[in-house]
Amino acid sequence: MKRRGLHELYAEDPVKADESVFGRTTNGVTRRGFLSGLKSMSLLLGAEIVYGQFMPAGLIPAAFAQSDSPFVIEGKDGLVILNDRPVNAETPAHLLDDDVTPASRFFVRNNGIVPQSPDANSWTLTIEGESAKQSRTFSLNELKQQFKHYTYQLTLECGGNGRAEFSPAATGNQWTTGAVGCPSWTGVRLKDVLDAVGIKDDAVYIGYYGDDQHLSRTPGKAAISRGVPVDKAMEDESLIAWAMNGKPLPLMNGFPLRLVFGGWPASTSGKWLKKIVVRNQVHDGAKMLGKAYRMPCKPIAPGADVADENMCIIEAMPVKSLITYPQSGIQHKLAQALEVRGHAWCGETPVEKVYTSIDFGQTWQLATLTRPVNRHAWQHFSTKMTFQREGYYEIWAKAEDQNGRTQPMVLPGWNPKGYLNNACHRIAVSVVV
Ligand SMILES: Nc1nc2c(c(=O)[nH]1)N[C@H]1C(S)=C(S)[C@@H](COP(=O)(O)O)O[C@H]1N2
Ligand SMILES: [Mo]
Repeated sequence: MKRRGLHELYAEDPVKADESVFGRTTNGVTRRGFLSGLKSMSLLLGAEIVYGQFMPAGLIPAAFAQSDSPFVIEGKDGLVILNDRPVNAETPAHLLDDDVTPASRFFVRNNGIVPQSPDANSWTLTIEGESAKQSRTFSLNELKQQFKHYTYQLTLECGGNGRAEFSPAATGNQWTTGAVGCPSWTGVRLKDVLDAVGIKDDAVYIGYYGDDQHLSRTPGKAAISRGVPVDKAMEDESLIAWAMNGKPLPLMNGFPLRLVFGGWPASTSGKWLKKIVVRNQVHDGAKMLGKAYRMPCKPIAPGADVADENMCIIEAMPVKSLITYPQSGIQHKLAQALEVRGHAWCGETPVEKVYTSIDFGQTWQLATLTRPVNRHAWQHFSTKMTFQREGYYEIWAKAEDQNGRTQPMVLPGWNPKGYLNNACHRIAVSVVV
């Protein structure tokens, strides 16, 4: 079972795509051409698109772009399964409304086969590599006893979050908006452990190895083995963590031990952590090379080829925001203020401002924004919006970082694997009398 991107489905088989979007067959009304005209879109929405003249061409109304049929996996609540081999599941936006993401609502992204029943009591972590001064193995209990514990709220977002929107479609899990979350993590600082082992002056990168298996079950073949530059590894907030929100990590999220690098593509945060290698070169493990977790170093035309040597490793994630209340598709009474809220985050700097719009970005209203509780924690915005006429609206949110960088309205630069889509999030609202 694998979900496909909306645009891919529409290009190939619009009728089937309509069925999958609407969850039912179309009787009478031909929806095939619905993208072409505002009139027919309004017809399908059953309401006038109030600021329709400003709506970007080719946009699928947010009311139609929602995920359907949630499927529950053990310990997870309301997540939408995108793929069952390996298991990948995202969280609908309205279920991410909590300031601190509950474990039950934190997304799952697996590249391989999850370890069967990892044992915390016998778990060990080995630090080695050509730029480690020695090779050392710690039991999980030793890590807990020998190093100071720290707790931080850290945002993890998959580099492929938002992939479903790219056109031409990019292969991989068709994440819409839900491969992100910001729980509170407890563990030891990676830098304290690296300092205790000793790292050589020529160290440039660390790489991780986890206890999951490659899908082929080839012994010794890693499903994924990524890492970060030493500077990121040495940040105070870079953790070797055993707890999410004060409880042992859920199995799907790396029990009993994982790395957490807030603000960087979550693929760097190795789960089921068994080994860290200190490297004198950029780590070259599985999914570090080729096109994996890399962007074209220079922007390219949609669909264009790009040579592997012109692909650059993704580092900090771009500025982004998510509307978590209300749920997309609600009805709202005319002439009453609607409370709108959500989160905003950025891998590089804190978020400075969040704006919302109800007229497809013609005008923007400044929202109230909290400060992050610590570096790499998401921030919360809230605002009230009012509507002058009945009809179909979309609420869009746009965050801006401290360098003045904002989110693009629709899609940022196309890239072969569909990474870093930080386009504005939008939800559908029908205003009724
Ligand atoms: N060992 C291991 N670590 C891993 C992965 C994996 O498949 N195996 N997936 C990575 C990717 S691509 C992401 S986005 C995050 C997802 O973390 P989560 O499943 O806890 O949400 O874990 C990363 N760490
Ligand atoms: Mo990822």
